Amino acid sequence: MKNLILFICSFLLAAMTLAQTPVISVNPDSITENLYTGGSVIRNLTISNTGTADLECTVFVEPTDSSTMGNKAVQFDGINDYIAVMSSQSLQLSSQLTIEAWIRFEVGGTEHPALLWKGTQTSDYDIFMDSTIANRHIGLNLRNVGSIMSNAVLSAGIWYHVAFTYDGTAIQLYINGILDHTQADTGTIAVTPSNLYLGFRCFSNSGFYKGAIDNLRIWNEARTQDEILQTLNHEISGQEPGLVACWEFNEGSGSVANDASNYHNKGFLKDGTAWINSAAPILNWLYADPVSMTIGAGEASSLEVTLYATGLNGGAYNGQVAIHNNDPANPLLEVPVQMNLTPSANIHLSVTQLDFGKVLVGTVKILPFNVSNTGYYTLYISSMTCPNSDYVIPPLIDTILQLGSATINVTYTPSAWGSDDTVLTIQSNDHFSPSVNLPLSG
Ligand SMILES: [Ca+2]
Ligand SMILES: [Ca+2]
Repeated sequence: MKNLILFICSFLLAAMTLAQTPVISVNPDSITENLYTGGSVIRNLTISNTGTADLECTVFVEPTDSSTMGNKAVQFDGINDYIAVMSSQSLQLSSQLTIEAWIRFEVGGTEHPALLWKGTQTSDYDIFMDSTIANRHIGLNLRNVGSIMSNAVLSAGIWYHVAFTYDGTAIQLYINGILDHTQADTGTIAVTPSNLYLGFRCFSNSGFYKGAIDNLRIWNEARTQDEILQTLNHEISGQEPGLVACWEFNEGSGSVANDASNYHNKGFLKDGTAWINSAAPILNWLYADPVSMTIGAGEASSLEVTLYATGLNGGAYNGQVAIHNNDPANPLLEVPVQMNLTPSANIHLSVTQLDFGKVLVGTVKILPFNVSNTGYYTLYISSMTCPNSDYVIPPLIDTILQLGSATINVTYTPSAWGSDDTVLTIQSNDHFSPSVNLPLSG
């Protein structure tokens, strides 16, 4: 009898435990869009929780094909390669910071490999690894504050996004956007007017790192997890508040890595530091918002997915929205996204209007303007018309190559006293602006 009660109790407990799980589903389960270059579209995914406990979601967008081809990274040989960044006040961070990058290390280098070292004999701050073997930890030192080491063991040959933050109360480490370690620490980080080095420890010419680095950013503030997630797979403008260095490493040649932030902290590649094709999952056409959400039992939430085709060539782009969640049966739900881009021309006029001002009746005035093509297809102008015969438009310039431009001179010969307002209409194969109007006045 006692055994039976125990059995029933444990059965009920198991059933209750079983019942208290979230269950995820998403609609639609894939996205395909046909767009023109320069276009964009927003689609909504509905994420439903048909279970009986809260559903916690973290959302990533990732490329699933070679649509990141052309993106570059830097590669260090672990022997003597490094990048030097001249001392700059913008990199002297005392109260808060975030350092984030995509990294892929290889077996080798010299003990203890330094990915980043701000200092000379000692560092104000540095990112290091604890060994040169295939499986190792990554850590951050903040002088006068503390050190943190990853709980996770990272493996050679895999791209990881690492982000260290310090907000004056704790150092935190996020790996691939997920919190790996928090350590309470306080104090002011040491500040010296030293250079910053990537790939080695300036001290005693040691700590050479063997591997790749991409999209390295330094902020003078502690970023939140959501902020880290929002920009982890994307390149950013460089104008974001708090950003003090942003090396995208997309130059692909030469010996300078430019900083996209307002501080222009150039990196100088030394001793053969190489450019490589980056396979870090960075893409600039697929965005999701929000990047984290909690959905109550029996509820649903909307996830906004933006496909953004500016600055891209025609072709097919493949990616996915990856929803990491706590549904034990479906912890990673992947929604494939395909964007098919048809190249479109993009007409651009150098002026928004042409005002000839005061012109005597019977005399002639000529004003020029430029038509340029900022699109990804040849621009064909099919007509340029103006209903007012006082304005003469030259014979049609009908073809403007991709990224080309042409000058058009408009001749104004007033036939009578008074003001002459009209409109020049330009028709072309620009998918978004097939007809453009330029106001003319005199
Ligand atoms: Ca890059
Ligand atoms: Ca070398």
